[in-house]
Amino acid sequence: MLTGRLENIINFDRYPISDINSPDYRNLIEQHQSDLEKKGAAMLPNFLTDEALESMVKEVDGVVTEAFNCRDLHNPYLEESDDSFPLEHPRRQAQVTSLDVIAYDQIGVDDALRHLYQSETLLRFIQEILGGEPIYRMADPMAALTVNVMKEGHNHGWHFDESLVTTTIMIQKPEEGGEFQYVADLRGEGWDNYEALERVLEGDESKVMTLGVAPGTMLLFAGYYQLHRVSPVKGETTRYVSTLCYKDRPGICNSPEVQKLFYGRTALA
Ligand SMILES: O=C(O)CCC(=O)C(=O)O
Ligand SMILES: [Fe+2]
Repeated sequence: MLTGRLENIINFDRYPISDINSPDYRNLIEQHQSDLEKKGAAMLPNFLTDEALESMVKEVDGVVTEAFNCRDLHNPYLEESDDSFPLEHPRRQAQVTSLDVIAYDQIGVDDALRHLYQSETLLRFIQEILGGEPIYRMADPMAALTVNVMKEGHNHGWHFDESLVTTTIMIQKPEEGGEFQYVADLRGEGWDNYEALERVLEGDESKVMTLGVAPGTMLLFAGYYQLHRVSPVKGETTRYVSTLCYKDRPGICNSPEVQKLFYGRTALA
């Protein structure tokens, strides 16, 4: 049985994130900060120990039948349809997302995934990669830590995230499909390239890039400015990806409407 000790969960040999005064720590921060700025993504392969990864698969397997099936039609901006744009405008094109979601309150109190999320050491590490401004765990009892469960045929449609950067942990990969794909340069500060966006939504894959994310990888992705999706999953093996939510203010919760959409119920903090 895995204990909640962080050295059993995080691969400290490769990521010595508790030695904050060591040159290795500073190098890690600089490298991932630069990747995030230049490439819009910082990938940390083998971030988890093998035993933590094994444990997390079992933890998710144990509650997977209780996951809520979320089927959502959304536009790429995850905004209410804006009728000041014509109906055929890419801002108003509906994308389908269909997947199962495990909420924070369904994750066991002693689970490795929960210990990881509650770690101050991890929070400080992510905060420094993001530039050092304070970040806080989300206060939402369901959305703060989730696992997206994607079975054969499930997919996550093209979208820009609501947060500037999203932190995910890949726990289990499907046999085929379930690829994290993105397209850069469609949106920037104060501008959008709607023509190029329209081409992607119509199926043009010439600018689509795929991130090869292996189980055990932590990914920090600048999803507000980069259109991304998860391609349809194929095969018997379910895709498990956890999202760790951090916000720039304490006490943030989703609205009851958003809770209902993603988790099928509401819960107070
Ligand atoms: O499942 C993933 O890898 C990322 C999903 C995603 O883009 C999101 O939850 O916003
Ligand atoms: Fe996203």
